[in-house]
Amino acid sequence: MIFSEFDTIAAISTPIGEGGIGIVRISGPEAVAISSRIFFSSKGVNLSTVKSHTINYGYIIDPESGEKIDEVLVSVMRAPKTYTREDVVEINCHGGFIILNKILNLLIRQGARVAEPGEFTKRAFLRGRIDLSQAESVIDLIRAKTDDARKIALEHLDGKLSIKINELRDILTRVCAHVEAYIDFPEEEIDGLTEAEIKKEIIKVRDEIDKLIEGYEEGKIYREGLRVAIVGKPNVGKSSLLNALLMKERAIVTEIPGTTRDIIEEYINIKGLPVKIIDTAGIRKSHDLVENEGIRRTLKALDEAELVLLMLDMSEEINSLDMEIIDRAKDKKTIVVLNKSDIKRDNFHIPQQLKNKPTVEISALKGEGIEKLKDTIFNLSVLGRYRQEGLIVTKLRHKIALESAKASMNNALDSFGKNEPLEITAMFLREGLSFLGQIVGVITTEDILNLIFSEFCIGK
Ligand SMILES: Nc1nc2c(ncn2[C@@H]2O[C@H](COP(=O)(O)OP(=O)(O)OP(=O)(O)O)[C@@H](O)[C@H]2O)c(=O)[nH]1
Ligand SMILES: [Mg+2]
Repeated sequence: MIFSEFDTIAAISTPIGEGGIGIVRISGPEAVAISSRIFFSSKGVNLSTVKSHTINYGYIIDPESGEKIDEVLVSVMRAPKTYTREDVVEINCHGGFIILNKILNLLIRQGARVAEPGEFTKRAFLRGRIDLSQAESVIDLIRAKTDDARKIALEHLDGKLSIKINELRDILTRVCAHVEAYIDFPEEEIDGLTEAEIKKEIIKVRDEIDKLIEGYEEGKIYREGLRVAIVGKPNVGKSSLLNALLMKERAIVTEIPGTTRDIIEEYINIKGLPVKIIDTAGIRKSHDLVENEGIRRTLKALDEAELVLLMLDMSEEINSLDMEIIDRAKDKKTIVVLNKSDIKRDNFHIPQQLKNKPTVEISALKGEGIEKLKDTIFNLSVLGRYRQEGLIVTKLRHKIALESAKASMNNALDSFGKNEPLEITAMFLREGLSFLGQIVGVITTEDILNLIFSEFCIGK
């Protein structure tokens, strides 16, 4: 079946599970007509004739069997002042899986089609209510794991990034027009930008682009969370640290080495930064099948971590197991966590290899040094600069487009400086414009759109 962007679509917009209410959303030219065929009110209200932006009380009834499905409130919102700029109907029913599904099925039988993931937001984009970078931020907003992540997503949804990108596009368009005027009328006196001014403008755009690129790493952390793995030999206190950070007894702690077998992952919030803490199995040589699988997973977690908390036990001497782990983690961004400060040996020494790494002494058991450790994690991961300026790039797609645009600016400057034909400079400027255009979605292909919106949940 070929889907059309003009079909009337329907989906369950609330999460699966039990809830006080559940919502089925319908959007498209037939949204009101289709809903009106399954909605009945004792007062004889007909959805097709109600005013826009009203909420209507009644029942959903299967028109074929006459069976009553649920008691509902139905919002009718007619185009264009709606999420999708099409007619939208939202059926608020009781939040049970069976009810929601039955209502969705009735709508399908009446002519709606099941929405694809993100299709409501895709329509908002296709109908011009929001641009592409705004549409993408909807998913970030939904998935935000801390308040700061939410704020960044909302800023993007409000169009802060789009405004910046469009500003840069405006400057470039102007510069381009001037360069092209020189090409078209080489003999004439044009009251345009001087050579020096053209150069200055291109440099300005390039430097602004550069700032956005620099902010990406920070933005990515806010969006996706920072992956932090606690590693160390058995019994150093890794699970105790996880529990101390979470302030709850999440992982089993015992004095038996090899307690943790599986990877345990939990989110914590460090000054607004979403941090995924990963507790791992202690690394050692073992003959136990389960433990060995745990160790294999630990090594994988170590590999994938963006930051490693390398834990040593200050109540014991450093041994070859520690040294092996230190070696495995040598290329990773690391904080050395010296645990069991409460029972520290007098002659405890940090191995030479770790001397210039950031180091924090803690007692996971007593909860000492935990705040200092959190500060160290934060400071090592976030510059804080971009967050303060309030404009940070969170999407890889955006970063790639920005990098391409930056390269075009450099090429333009290069050709301009070398007095190559102005056509070449103009070509690079146009190229840069189109890369910036990709971010806000002036220039997109169907492939990019499908990729972006397939990330969404159904019903959004
Ligand atoms: N005195 C003292 N004991 C601690 C401290 N942290 C952990 N322990 C004890 O050390 C033992 C091991 O702690 P765990 O947190 O299970 O260690 P682990 O690194 O997760 O061990 P595995 O899962 O076996 O790899 C337990 O008996 C803890 O109570 C500490 O700061 N001080
Ligand atoms: Mg453990």
